Amino acid sequence: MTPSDHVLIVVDVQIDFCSGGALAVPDADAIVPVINQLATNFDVVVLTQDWHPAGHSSFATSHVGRKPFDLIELPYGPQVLWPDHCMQGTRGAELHPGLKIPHAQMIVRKGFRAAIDSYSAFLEADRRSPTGLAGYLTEREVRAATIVGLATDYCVAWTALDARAAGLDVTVVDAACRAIDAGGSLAKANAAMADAGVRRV
Ligand code: VGL
Ligand code: ZN
Repeated sequence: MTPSDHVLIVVDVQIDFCSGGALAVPDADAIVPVINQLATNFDVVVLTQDWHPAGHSSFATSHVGRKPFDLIELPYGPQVLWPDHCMQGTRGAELHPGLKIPHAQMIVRKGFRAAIDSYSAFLEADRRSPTGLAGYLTEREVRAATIVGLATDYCVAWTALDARAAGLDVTVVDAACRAIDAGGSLAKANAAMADAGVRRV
């Protein structure tokens, strides 16, 4: 068993990111059994859920003349536009039904503010609005994080970078992640994680 100062963070393993979902990540379903197995080694497990209101600013449908994967400028900086996904209370926003981690202790929802996206489970895309996860982990006296889930180049990478910024020792398990990889996003995320001292196994 991994010590209780080491959290497993399972990022966005939700129906919309898996096969047949609104923003399906290639081969995403393959990581579910891998994560279930890995989770049996962890006492402290946090799950995250991408959790957008209808009309969210990251949706292409919210911007006239735009389509998914376009890049636009929002007040806080560049924003990739996505198909409508993970809308609050919809089936697509539910955790993957194959995910079996009954001992998970906390679910962090993110991206629930209409005007701000949030890839990171720590800090939203305006880089000012915290989700509360850093405070939770501090109170739980966590000092290390293993991070898995979807998508490697977006929510996993941003979560890993912010976990490093929060002072945690961070490991990403590649076999338990899958990427979107649009427009060089995976290479960019990999370089940023390497620079920040994120361990990859
Ligand atoms: C994600 C794009 C939009 C992710 C979430 O979980 O990586 N990507 N929303
Ligand atoms: Zn999203």
